[in-house]
Amino acid sequence: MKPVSLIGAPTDIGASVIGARLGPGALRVAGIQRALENFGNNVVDRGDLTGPDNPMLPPVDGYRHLPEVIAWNQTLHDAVFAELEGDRLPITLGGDHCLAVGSISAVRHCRAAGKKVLVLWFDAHADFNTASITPSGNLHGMPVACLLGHGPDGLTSMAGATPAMRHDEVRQVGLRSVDQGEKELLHEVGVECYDMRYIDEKSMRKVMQKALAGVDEDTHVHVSLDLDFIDPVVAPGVGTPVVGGPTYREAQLCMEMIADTGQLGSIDIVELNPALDQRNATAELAVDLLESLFGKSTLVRMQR
Ligand code: EXY
Ligand code: MN
Ligand code: MN
Ligand code: MN
Repeated sequence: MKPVSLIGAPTDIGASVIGARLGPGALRVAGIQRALENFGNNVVDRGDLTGPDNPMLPPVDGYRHLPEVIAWNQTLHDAVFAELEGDRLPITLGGDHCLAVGSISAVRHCRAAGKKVLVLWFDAHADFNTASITPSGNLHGMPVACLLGHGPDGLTSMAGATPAMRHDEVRQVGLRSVDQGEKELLHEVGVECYDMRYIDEKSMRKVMQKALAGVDEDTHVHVSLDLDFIDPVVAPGVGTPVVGGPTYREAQLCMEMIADTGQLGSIDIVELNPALDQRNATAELAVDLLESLFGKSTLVRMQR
């Protein structure tokens, strides 16, 4: 396994519920570094990035805080890019989900000449709004659209090429709150989405087999894990909870199946809101899921 770098991005600049700025600290308190080191990984904590404060302003032309969101994402892009260039595995500790524009643009930028990229987007939401269809103006509801070229220049061009991703390089799992305009755009663009009904009917195992189809030794897998993916009974510490999500074990299975591919290349852990959490349970859950991503269950199986 590649050496790991933790990059804190303490901001809620893309959200209207504040508190995700506290996420990196809560993940550290939950023991993220030690948990990964226990698997023999070399882990370095790069500390927290800095960027503009959240000015809590209303949307302008369909976007809240666009200049600040661009600034945070450019800083994160550069940090993630540097880690990838150094052949390390960066984990972005969010922060809200708008940050995935920067981290994933860095993956594209870095891999442009080489490997295939597959982004696995775990989320209750599709994050596929644009300025003209957003109900809120919040940019954490738009990163997938931006990565696929539907968004403002400052975000769509960050990878050096626009769009950063093709629609068939992203697969979404866990959706259960998608706005009407988003649904139409998702269908038009043709993003592969596994919503909760599909998961219920087919099982998480089947869904992940499909989501991972085509992954081979030449694939860089990026996991973008919005903690509101998991049912809020298990993961209460998020700003936009949606009932009816995957169980603890279903979420773990996703991570275990990704670990089995051996192709994990980069990760976002986002939308953790410690101000809404119960005794850091959601941060601890995130650390449990990361352990699985790094092969915890595989180790147990080997011991049997
Ligand atoms: N679809 C809603 C919006 O665009 O305002 C809610 C988005 C929430 C985004 C969250 C964190 O993944
Ligand atoms: Mn999200
Ligand atoms: Mn979400
Ligand atoms: Mn770039």
